[in-house]
Amino acid sequence: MSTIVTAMESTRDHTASAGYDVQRIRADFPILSRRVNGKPLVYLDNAATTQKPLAVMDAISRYYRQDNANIHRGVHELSVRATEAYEAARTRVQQFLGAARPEEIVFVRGATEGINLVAQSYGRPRLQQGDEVLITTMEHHSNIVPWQMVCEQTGARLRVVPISDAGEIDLDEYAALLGPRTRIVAVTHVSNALGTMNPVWAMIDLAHRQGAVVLVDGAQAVAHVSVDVAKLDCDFYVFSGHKIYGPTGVGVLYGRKELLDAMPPYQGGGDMIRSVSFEKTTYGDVPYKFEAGTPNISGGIGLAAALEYVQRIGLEAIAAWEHDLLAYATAALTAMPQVRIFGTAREKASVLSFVVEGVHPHDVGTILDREGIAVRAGHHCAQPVMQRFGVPATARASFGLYNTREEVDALVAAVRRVIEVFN
Ligand code: 7TS
Repeated sequence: MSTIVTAMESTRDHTASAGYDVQRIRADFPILSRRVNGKPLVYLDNAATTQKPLAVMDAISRYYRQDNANIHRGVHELSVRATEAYEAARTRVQQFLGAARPEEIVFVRGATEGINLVAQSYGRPRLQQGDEVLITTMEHHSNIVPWQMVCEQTGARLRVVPISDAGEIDLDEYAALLGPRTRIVAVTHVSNALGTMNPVWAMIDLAHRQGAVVLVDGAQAVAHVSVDVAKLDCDFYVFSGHKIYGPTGVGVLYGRKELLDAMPPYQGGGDMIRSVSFEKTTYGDVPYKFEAGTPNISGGIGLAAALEYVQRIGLEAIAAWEHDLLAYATAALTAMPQVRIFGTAREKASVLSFVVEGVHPHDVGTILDREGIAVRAGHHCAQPVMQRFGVPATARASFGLYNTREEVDALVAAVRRVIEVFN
């Protein structure tokens, strides 16, 4: 294994200390010590993207300083080292997701590209007039639009599972929508707009009984809950590196090997072929068949460093920490009569969406920004969720492994200020 990965071993071991040492964790993220608008940064926009620890920046920098070369093609030392590091990253992802084999891990640009790949490469050749694709009301646009496109191309019908006022899926309603025409179910593991954690294991089981395959959108899940694709028994699972403390521009599609084997390539080009002639081209094996062109090599290496970082702290410890922050923030905002929270599911992760009565969420976001507090305000690329709840937008605080109760206090104080300013 190359120095790129071994560099990670120098990372401080947070689990060695008793309890969760958030200050030590924060010290790994240089950006957290900067000031914004004269105030210490309070970064609560982790559902949009997370900040990066030194371990990730160092792994990428070390790769470019010491080992940069193209992969899978060179005989020279650097190419061999770069290839080893990239393939070691694939193995790290495999282990992180509990996948049976490294070939089941396809590197993509992000969750969005992973979903488009499955829609076009799995869905398009199979779907026919009268077939159904089932999604839910709480999907991010990237788990809606690719399915609408493939339905338009094939004549299949898109059906949508409703959600309750709490932002939950009713499993009976879901089961009633599943039928012999359902070919594909695509569901988010955790909602980016509401924070709902869906009972995906039960949904997968019910879908399989009808013979449908299931894609789980894990973009908002992997950084907050331990995922095991073998235990879930899902057919496809996607996530983005940048939402789990890794770099932008790299993500993962997990696919069951038999399914990937049977799917045609998504894009053509170098690195995905076995042989090319003008008469006949044959394709490489999975996962390379789906990785046309020079991939995001440094991105894969940075992602592996991020996963190792998260695993060192431990997802259970992270989940417990974030759960406390979410409960603490929810209690404080619930106590304010002028604040309405969207998404009150029993199982939630990391996301707190809210509206301050009579104040546009963009104004909330702007006032918070003046206090150095970063939240997202808008429709969160989940317009059907906004339509379901009858609002154009919400403000959204989303927590990461480095956030603190003091930061929640700052958020709550700033929301109080919003109420004062507008009254
Ligand atoms: N699925 C979910 C559930 C998401 O939250 C997002 C991004 C995506 C897919 C797409 O991920 P990408 O990395 O391919 O863009 N969600 C958000 C968000 O909530 N705010 O900014 C991006």
